[in-house]
Amino acid sequence: MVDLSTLSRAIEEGNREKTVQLTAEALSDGTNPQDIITRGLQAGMGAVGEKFSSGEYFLPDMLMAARAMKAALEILAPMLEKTGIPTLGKVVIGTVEGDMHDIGKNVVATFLRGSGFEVRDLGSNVSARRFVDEVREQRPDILGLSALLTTTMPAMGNVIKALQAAGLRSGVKVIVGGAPVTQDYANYIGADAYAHDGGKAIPVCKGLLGK
Ligand code: B1M
Repeated sequence: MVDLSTLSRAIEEGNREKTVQLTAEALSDGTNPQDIITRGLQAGMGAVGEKFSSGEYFLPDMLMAARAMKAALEILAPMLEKTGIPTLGKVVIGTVEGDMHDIGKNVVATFLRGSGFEVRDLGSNVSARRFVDEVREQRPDILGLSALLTTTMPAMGNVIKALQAAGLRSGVKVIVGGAPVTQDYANYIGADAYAHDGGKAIPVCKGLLGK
């Protein structure tokens, strides 16, 4: 049985090969893919962030960890994403303008797909204008906004204001999230909901649609 703390350490070391190998082993052991993400990969990323804050790690260390995590998520996503089931609702999701962090948003998108939502992922560094255009064209039930930087959090509020200006706000529920985001901040910018992590996003999105 793979000890998920070894997977967490592989992420911390930015060791892509070892991360992929341990992820595959954990899956064949029968470990739940959601646990592999939260207790293994995400825990490792948390440690990387702490080391970056303390000056022990630099940008290339974060990049290597990110590459290792993305490679592991590629293996895990097909296990989590259900196909051929009636959709619970349509979600458009993206990371806001100025922000390149997309791993957490990808995890949220994968978890939502896995629970039966149809998800259109716009990627990262998405402008308010693009979000508005997508809401107008795609008519999603939910718009998901992710921000990982304190400096890009206000861009989430800008998207909500732009939806209001375009007369589209009442037709879509807005959920926000990302490490620096809080329920209070979600209330402050007029979002409909906040979720702390990918697991929480599932019941929150279902709740928004009364399911
Ligand atoms: Co950056 N980075 N980074 N980084 N990075 C952080 C966020 C930071 C906290 C590190 C630190 O200082 N400790 C810090 C932000 C400080 C702040 O603003 N308070 C930081 C910084 C400063 C920067 C740069 C400015 C560094 C520089 O250039 N000097 C720069 C900014 C670039 C930019 O965006 N313009 C930068 C760059 C990068 C990399 C490119 C190297 C890389 C990102 C690669 C990528 O995403 N493709 C990177 C990484 C990897 C990190 C850390 C280490 C890890 C982020 C991550 O992927 N976590 C991060 C430290 C940390 O978070 N501890 C850090 C794993 C992921 C699964 O968790 O993203 O939290 P998370 O997502 C969770 C929840 O937040 C939530 O659910 C997810 C899954 O459970 N969630 C949602 C997320 N979105 C949601 C949306 C929802 C609901 C829930 O609804 C829609």
